[in-house]
Amino acid sequence: MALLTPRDLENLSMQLEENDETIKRVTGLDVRGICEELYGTKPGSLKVGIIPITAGDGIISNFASSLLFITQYFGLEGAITEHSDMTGYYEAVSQGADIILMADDHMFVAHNLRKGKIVSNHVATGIIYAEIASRFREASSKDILVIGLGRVGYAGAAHLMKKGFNVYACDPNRGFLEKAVKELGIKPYCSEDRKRFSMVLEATPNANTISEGMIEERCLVSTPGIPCGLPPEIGKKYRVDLVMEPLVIGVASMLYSVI
Ligand code: 2YH
Repeated sequence: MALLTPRDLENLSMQLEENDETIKRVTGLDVRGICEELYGTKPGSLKVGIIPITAGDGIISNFASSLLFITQYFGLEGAITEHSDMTGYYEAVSQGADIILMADDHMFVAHNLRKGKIVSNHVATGIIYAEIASRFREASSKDILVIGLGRVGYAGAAHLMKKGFNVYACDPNRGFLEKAVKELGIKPYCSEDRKRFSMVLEATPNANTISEGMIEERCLVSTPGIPCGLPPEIGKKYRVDLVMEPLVIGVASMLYSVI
């Protein structure tokens, strides 16, 4: 997954509102409702410690404040530590944090210190975007296409298999595809099959991964990918419902999965 930029995180609340409207229309529930059903949890009076991490490319200016907004939006108490890295970790734990949120360039985790539960953003994001796609009320069948089998797509494909969907998937990396066939039992998607899907989970960091031959008219594309894999002209021509948002939906899934 690409490193987020401060620009991606602008207008998060508006992006959430727009996506929540689409999600509710196509699935019947908003993100909060889907997370509650998916994980069977509800936020209680838990404190979330958000620690800025300087490793790698360093602190993203509005990352911690975006996490604070998300934490509070979903009804948890949050605080950004004054210090970063290990000093920040010490500060968060000393001040009674129940859950820690922190990210470097490779890994973003939520760790519930009371329950010993930890989840990565990759897994939580794959699961929630797969769940959203799978709840499409107008789906024409139980066939679903997963594009990209990296850490996010693999987690999404595993979730969909568990839910009993017919999961087709593609990835230019043969090793990733073979692993998912062997371990999960997904079917490799081949464009020559001329199969079209009403539900698509797109989980790549690339643009233009969705082509006309893959989708049905009025399908649902659910994607955490930046940039978006759906070319705008195809989205318009096929009247695609698109769920795509850079941070809130994935972090909601992280929080609900550890509380
Ligand atoms: O954006 C990222 C990475 N792509 C990891 C996400 C995994 N899905 N990390 C954010 C880095 C934040 C920075 N260290 C900070 O401000 O604390």
